[in-house]
Amino acid sequence: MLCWAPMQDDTTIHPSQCWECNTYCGSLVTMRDGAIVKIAPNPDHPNSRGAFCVKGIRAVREWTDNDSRLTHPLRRTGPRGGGKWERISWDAALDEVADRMAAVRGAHGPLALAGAVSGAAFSRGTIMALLMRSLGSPNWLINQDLCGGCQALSEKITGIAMKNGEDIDHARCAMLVGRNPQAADPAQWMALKRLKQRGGRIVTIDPMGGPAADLADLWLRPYPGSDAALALAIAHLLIRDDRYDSEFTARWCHGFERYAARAAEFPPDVAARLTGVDEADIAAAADLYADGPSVFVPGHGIDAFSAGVQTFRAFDCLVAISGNLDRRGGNRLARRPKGMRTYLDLLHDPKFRLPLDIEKQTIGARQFPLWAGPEGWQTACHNPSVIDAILTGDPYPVRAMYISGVNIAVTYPNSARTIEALQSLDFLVVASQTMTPTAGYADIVLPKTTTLEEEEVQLQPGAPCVSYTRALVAPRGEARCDLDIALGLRDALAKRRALSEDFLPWPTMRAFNEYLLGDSGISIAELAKTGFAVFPYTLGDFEARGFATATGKVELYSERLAALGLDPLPGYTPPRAAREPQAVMDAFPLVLLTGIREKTYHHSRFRDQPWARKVSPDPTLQIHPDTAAAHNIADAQWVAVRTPGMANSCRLRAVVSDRAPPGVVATGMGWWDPDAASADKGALDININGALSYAGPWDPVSGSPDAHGLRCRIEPLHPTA
Ligand SMILES: Nc1nc2c(c(=O)[nH]1)N[C@H]1C(S)=C(S)[C@@H](COP(=O)(O)OP(=O)(O)OC[C@H]3O[C@@H](n4cnc5c(=O)[nH]c(N)nc54)[C@H](O)[C@@H]3O)O[C@H]1N2
Ligand SMILES: Nc1nc2c(c(=O)[nH]1)N[C@H]1C(S)=C(S)[C@@H](COP(=O)(O)OP(=O)(O)OC[C@H]3O[C@@H](n4cnc5c(=O)[nH]c(N)nc54)[C@H](O)[C@@H]3O)O[C@H]1N2
Ligand code: SF4
Ligand SMILES: [Mo]
Repeated sequence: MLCWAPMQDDTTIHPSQCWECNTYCGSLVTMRDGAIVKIAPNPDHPNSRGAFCVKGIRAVREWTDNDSRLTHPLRRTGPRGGGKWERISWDAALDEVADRMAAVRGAHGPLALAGAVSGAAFSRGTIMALLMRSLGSPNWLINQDLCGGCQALSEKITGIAMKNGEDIDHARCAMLVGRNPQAADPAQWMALKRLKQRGGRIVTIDPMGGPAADLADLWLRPYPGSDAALALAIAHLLIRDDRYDSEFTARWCHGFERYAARAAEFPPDVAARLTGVDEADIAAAADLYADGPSVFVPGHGIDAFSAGVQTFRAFDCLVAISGNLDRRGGNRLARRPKGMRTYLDLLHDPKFRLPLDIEKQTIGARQFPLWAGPEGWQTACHNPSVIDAILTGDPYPVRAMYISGVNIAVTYPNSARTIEALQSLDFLVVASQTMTPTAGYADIVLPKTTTLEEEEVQLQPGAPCVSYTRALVAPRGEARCDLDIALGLRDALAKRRALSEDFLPWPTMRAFNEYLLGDSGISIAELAKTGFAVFPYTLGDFEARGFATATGKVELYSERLAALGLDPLPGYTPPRAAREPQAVMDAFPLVLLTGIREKTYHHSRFRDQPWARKVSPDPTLQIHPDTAAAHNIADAQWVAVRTPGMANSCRLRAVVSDRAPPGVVATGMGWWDPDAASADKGALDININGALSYAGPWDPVSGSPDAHGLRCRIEPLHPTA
């Protein structure tokens, strides 16, 4: 039986959910005469519990109502990237897109078509994949090699799907690793503050100072990229002193002896040397973590780098052996109501698959089989290899793209090369709400709905619950949602006999969402009353559920990695910054972190909102006073950042403070300037990805590049303003 939360009586206040980011905060939206009057947090929401942020309250509304909103389809009139457009009808747009895609398909085959989207955390990812499959192409790009992909693959390999299942509210100790929830996740941040108020303890592992370090009882500052050695050292101490869960380990873990032997290679003195953290602090972290229940709270700081999967493996295995897996106050395993389907289920459902021999040709599948292609986590491509394929025709030509819900000219490393690839396509169509740098290079731009105009159903593993986003207002102008656009393209392509199959059987988003809810017994009508549905579950029901690995156990020793010839045990790889040739180290003496979140922006979004630009007008670079002095850089001065092998640099404004350790500089991501005169709209100027390479080294499992922890050098720019 499902338990339902109390219902709202007041019909002018609609419970909904913000899905601007995957915190999915519950909201209460006040409507009058069909217009939104107010968006407020929903204190009853089981996951967010009243947490919310300025993006959900303000930015989304302004994004929806902004003058810069795209309200009708556009066709390029001048050269690509020239900024000249004419208004066209949807029929004309869909006809032209279908003609051009059918032509590419005819000339080069279906595999020459690729889609790009953010990933399967939202409905648009699955819809994009199924549209591309309908056209006969397995090629779709997600941005999760840069976001959460290392965590996801570690969990897949280890057999413990526990992302977002952190039970902070019942933990005695929280261990934050590369996580900055004050800016990134208000629900998690509130939970951590509640934990502190209850007298719980926080260990923060982060090279940078800031709110997470300030909240901590113990703050460890490892060299960027060295965290795996810390996790292995803590595991070693727990095993050595018999403070691990021997019962769970004996029954449910595969390869404990070999894992213990690996951990024994990392006694505290060795880990101290590798990470720069004091031996005593490593021991103190082990003591706090051993005094559980303890919850591991990971973030982007240990994802999206070339040793990300193994780093996550080191922490994931620690969670398992310490007995904190699926324990109250630990890391809960993902659950769902019986009969409900997830986006990932749809991607892997044999009903919606292309023939295996075609899926095997997914770009990147050969090199990264656990990431790309039929066996891959989301079955998507390896992005940098697709950019290469566009520019070189190797392994085969990719000549047309449909991009929706991702701003790849800004958010993929090496913007110049991404833009070159986009410019060289035979055809590019982009669906977007505003004219992003990526949309600026399109032949056709399609106007997209915002999250206030769309219905979405989410399974939240954290609470856990199923939550619901209501389509609150009618789409502005002629904007359409991703499914509408996909169905229009499908039909237009079918008319041109350019469809392989139809994998989009849902006529509306409602039908799609009902399909996801399946036989769960949860209906949209009931979800709409409260905004969510909670469902019963039993923690620690390992006998009933087992683990999704070949051995049916938590694989401390991964049989799959062994079969692929990769390190089957969690391992430590020296940070990239320490592995470069001496000449590179000399020329690029500093270590660069990117991606530090700001409350005002969501990646590259909301860059055209005056209030946000007032709060955060310029991209910044955090520099330690000693580093600044050594480089003759004053606070607020503009500096150029360069990384090895890249012709282009990035302009950032120095913030001199001791948040960054000496020798490390840190910046955000997603910067561009809607008012810039250049075609790239600042993507090659103030965007850190303009100065980064996407050419590897890549994580051997996920194919992730180093979005942080790489070498750089900085130069002051004059004049200083
Ligand atoms: N306001 C806002 N919120 C957001 C987003 C946004 O753009 N804006 N984006 C959303 C998305 S998609 C994501 S992925 C999340 C990301 O949010 P988080 O997971 O919190 O990630 P970041 O803010 O990138 O970085 C977290 C911390 O990692 C540290 N770090 C960097 N390198 C290392 C390292 O080698 N080791 C360790 N231990 N720490 C390191 C950084 O110093 C930083 O403090 O935020 C989400 N929430
Ligand atoms: N160097 C470096 N690069 C990074 C990172 C880093 O830390 N450092 N972080 C990475 C991370 S964690 C992430 S998640 C990515 C983010 O990369 P992106 O996903 O490209 O970032 P956004 O700015 O959120 O871009 C989403 C685009 O989709 C539009 N959009 C928003 N919602 C919808 C929707 O519902 N439907 C459609 N069709 N469009 C929508 C927005 O207008 C925007 O143009 O960047 C990654 N890139
Ligand atoms: S954290 Fe902010 S943007 Fe993310 S879901 Fe919550 S309110 Fe929306
Ligand atoms: Mo992300």
